[in-house]
Parts: sequence; C-alpha cells; structure tokens
Amino acid sequence: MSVNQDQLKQAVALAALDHIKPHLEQDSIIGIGTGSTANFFIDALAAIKNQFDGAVASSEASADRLKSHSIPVYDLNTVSSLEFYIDGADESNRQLQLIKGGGAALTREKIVAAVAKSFVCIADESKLVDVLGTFPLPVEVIPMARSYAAREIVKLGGDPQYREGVVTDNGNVILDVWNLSITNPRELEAKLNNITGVVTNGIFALRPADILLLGTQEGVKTIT
Ligand code: ABF
Repeated sequence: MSVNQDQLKQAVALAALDHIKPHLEQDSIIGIGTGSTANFFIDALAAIKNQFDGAVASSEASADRLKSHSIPVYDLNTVSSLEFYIDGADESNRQLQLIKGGGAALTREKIVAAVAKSFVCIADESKLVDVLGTFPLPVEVIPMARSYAAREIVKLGGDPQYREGVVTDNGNVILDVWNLSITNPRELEAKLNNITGVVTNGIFALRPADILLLGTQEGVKTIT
C-alpha cells in the first residue's frame, strides 16, 4: 500500500526526532525551520518538550506553532550555540545542496542554519533532484532594489518573477527565479548574494545540510 505525501513528511519528522533525542540536554536549544514538514516536526517535538530548554524559530509562523505547544522560543541573539537545525527544503541534490524559501522564510532559515552545528534536512522523496533549479529559486530583495536586482538576475540567465502580495518577516520582497539549471550551486549562490539589494537567495550550498532524512515509499533513507 502506498504512503501519501503527508505520511512521508510525518515519517521524516519522527526520524529527525529519533536522530536528535539522544543528544538533547536539559539546556539544549533547537533551531526550527518553516513549512509543512517542519510543522510535523514541531508537533512531534512537543511530546518530549521536557527534555530540552527551548527553540529558535526561522519564522513567526513556526514561533507561533512552538508557543502553541508551550515550547519556549528564544531570540537568536540570546543564544550562543545550537546543536541542531531541523528544516525542510524545496529541492535537494545528492550533495545536500538545497533550494529553500518557497515559504519566504529563507533569510532567517539561512541565519539559523549558519549558527547550528548540524543541519538536519527533512523532506519527502519528491524533493530529491539531480540538478537544482526546477523549483523557482526564491531571492529576498530590499523593496527599492527590486527592479535593479531583477535586471541583474536576467544577466545571470534567470527569469525573475515578483511574488505579488508577499512581504517577508523582514519587510522585504521575493523574486522567484525561473529557468535556472544550477550546475554550480556554490558559485551561483555567491554571485546572487553579490547583487546590491539582494538580502539572501534560496541556494543553501555554501552551508549545505549535513544529513538528509528522505521519506520514501521504502521507508526513511538517510543521506549524508
Ligand atoms: C521551508 O519550507 C522552506 O525553505 C521551504 O520553502 C519549505 C518546504 O516546505 P514543505 O516542508 O511544506 O514542503 O523549509
């Protein structure tokens, strides 16, 4: 019997919980991402909320969900280290380089990933690709730089589209870049970050995931 996508997401959320549980201390603070897979993880985490101190969230939405389970949420500036960051992705290649930001939370996600010692990516098998770029690449841009950044992105071969009606938690806008075949993710990540007015782009290659727990019809696969 086949398992549906939500069941795959739930399975990887539980696998992530098993992965981190042995390493948790009473004073541990966990980095938590955004999206439907991360939501399954937050709900699973609630069951062991007495075994760690609290969490740092990559979005207001995740912070609200954590608080709804009475899990304390900390400002990252008050936290000196995070053992784990658990989050989903829009695409992953086999090197664990990712596209993220479909939920517009990419900048905070990249900041929390930068701080965490271990980034555990959780995803269903539809997210695994050979080459990144079928999913349109989100780029967070300062509002007044939107048109300029879009013109610069065209020069890099992309086809940027303004995500109408979306304002990020940081007060910025998102350009979704179509028609990229990202054969050198590290290079493109750096080039996009160099465009004045770009805050972050959704390629996570300079700091990829450390482990991918992938939900498949044959069970959860671990890719490192
Ligand atoms: C976050 O949630 C994002 O970086 C990514 O856009 C999205 C994945 O969402 P889902 O788990 O709902 O597919 O991790």
